[in-house]
Amino acid sequence: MVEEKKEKKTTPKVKPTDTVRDLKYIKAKSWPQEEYFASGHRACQGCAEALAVRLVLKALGPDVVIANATGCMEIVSSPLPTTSWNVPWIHVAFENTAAVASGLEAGLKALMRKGRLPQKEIKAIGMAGDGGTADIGIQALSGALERGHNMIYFCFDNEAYMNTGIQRSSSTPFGAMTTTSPPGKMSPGQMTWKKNMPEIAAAHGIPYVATACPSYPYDLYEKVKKARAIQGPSYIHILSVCPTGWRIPPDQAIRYGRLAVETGFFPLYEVEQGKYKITIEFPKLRPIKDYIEGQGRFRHLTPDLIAKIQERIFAEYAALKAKAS
Ligand SMILES: Cc1ncc(C[n+]2csc(CCOP(=O)(O)OP(=O)(O)O)c2C)c(N)n1
Ligand code: SF4
Ligand SMILES: [Mg+2]
Repeated sequence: MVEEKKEKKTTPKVKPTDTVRDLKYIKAKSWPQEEYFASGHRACQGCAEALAVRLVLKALGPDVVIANATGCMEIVSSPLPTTSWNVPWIHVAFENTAAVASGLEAGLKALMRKGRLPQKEIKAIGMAGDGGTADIGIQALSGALERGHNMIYFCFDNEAYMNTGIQRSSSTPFGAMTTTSPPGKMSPGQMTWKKNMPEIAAAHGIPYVATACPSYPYDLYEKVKKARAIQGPSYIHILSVCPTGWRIPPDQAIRYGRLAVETGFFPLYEVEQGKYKITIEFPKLRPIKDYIEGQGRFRHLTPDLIAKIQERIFAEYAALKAKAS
């Protein structure tokens, strides 16, 4: 309780942007009651990625076909003979999520043309983790975005290869400890900066790119709805806090998602037809140490390294603001 009070004092007020102002009127109780990602799956306690999937599916509705790469969400949701997926769902290989999703879109179109499916929009969806997106699936993703398929691709970014035991990916942030980026005398942990996947997707000139986080559920919900309505490819990159891999208590996942946004580590923005807009903005960013502190994966970081990370975040945030202004 004491900690919660302290948190209230230091959290800056949200300066509402247009999207956020609109969202004030959306009440969670007006969201669909249907659960397309059923409970009873085997995700770890406090997993924000499972929450993100649940919210995404609510916003998408039932008329979807999902191609889901190997990764935590596939592993926890489909131990034979059970499944948590109440929508059509295909488990695909690690490297070809976007290729399968684009094939699905073409196949659905052909079946409708031949009158073998009702004429309604069934959206093709690709879902993968950061390893399946930023590393091994990037070639198939780039091809699908460039070809202009009517599909949405979701990257659930928990910042490492988690289901296989916390190995680094190109989306792991600088300084983070994983089993393949161990800190020591010669290394700060992860030695490279987080790959900027949303920017890479935006560089394809597709109609819609967004970042989201389940700690801001209304913002996430609205972005998924928007992507659902768009004809052509959309890419949504969702920061998915992973208590197990980040070494935080399970009841802190939502808080760390907020801190990621409040510090500018993971800004929430969208790029619609090339136009940038920051959807959740603060008068002043919180210091990055507020986000780093308490995460076991960063516990070895020295003040020098934290200062280096801070400098990078300010620079990246300023560049984003310049694009959005
Ligand atoms: C070609 C290939 N290489 C490696 C693997 C083993 N593998 C399965 S899932 C996975 C990690 C997935 O990481 P990510 O995409 O970030 O998903 P997460 O588990 O973190 O949700 C790996 C290495 C595989 N299935 N196929
Ligand atoms: S390892 Fe992390 S992302 Fe995977 S199920 Fe557990 S908490 Fe969720
Ligand atoms: Mg991952």
